Amino acid sequence: MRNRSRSLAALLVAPLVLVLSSCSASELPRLGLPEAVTDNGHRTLSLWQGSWVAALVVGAFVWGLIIWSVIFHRRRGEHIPAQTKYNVPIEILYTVVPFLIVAVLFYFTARDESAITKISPKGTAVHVIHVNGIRWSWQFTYEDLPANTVVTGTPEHAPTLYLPLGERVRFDLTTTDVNHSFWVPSFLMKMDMIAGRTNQFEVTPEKLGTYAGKCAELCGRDHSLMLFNVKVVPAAEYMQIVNTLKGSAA
Ligand SMILES: [Cu+2]
Repeated sequence: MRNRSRSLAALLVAPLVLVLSSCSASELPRLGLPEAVTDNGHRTLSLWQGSWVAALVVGAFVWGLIIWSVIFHRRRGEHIPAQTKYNVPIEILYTVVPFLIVAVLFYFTARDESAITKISPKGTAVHVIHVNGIRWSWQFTYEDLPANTVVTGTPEHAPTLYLPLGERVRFDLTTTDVNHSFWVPSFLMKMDMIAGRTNQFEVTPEKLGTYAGKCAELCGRDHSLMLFNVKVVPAAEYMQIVNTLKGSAA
């Protein structure tokens, strides 16, 4: 009996660990997520795919047990099968295995979350953009420039946020009024803008293009109009473009 429960546990946990630690993101479908356009986005995508694979492995194991019971232990005549209780190895197994599954998922989530929210040490060359949420639009301050260029959008005119391809950008997130949330779906992450504090995260854009951004926190009447665009431009043109924004409204 002990051998059998040990091999059952191994059967369940081994593929989970193997799959989560060795899966290659590019070989799997994105399972509903948009294409990642930043370094951090790939990490989020791998975590998402790994969680799906883990869920499918566990699911297949459970479905297998159900089908096995239905087929091989179905009712045969009037004979009542042997009634057993207090099967300690099985009870330990179904207590320990879910704990292990949660522990594995927790480990990978915590590892990726701390990597994604990591801020470069002081003095490292990064562009800093201060993003401020206002009911109901966005204000981008490019702190690279001596006279910080400020672009303020309106609900009627969504502002554009310019980012340099392949260079590290830090966002300093604040809000003038209520809580908002800075969300660019193609980054595969979002971060809240909390009244009275500054939240930060960094990305390195890896793909040229224009991406949609929006507020992900129900912040009031015109929340749905709180939109912006992100334009990833070649690094050589970035400063030039940002310079031309000086003095423009949005
Ligand atoms: Cu908002």
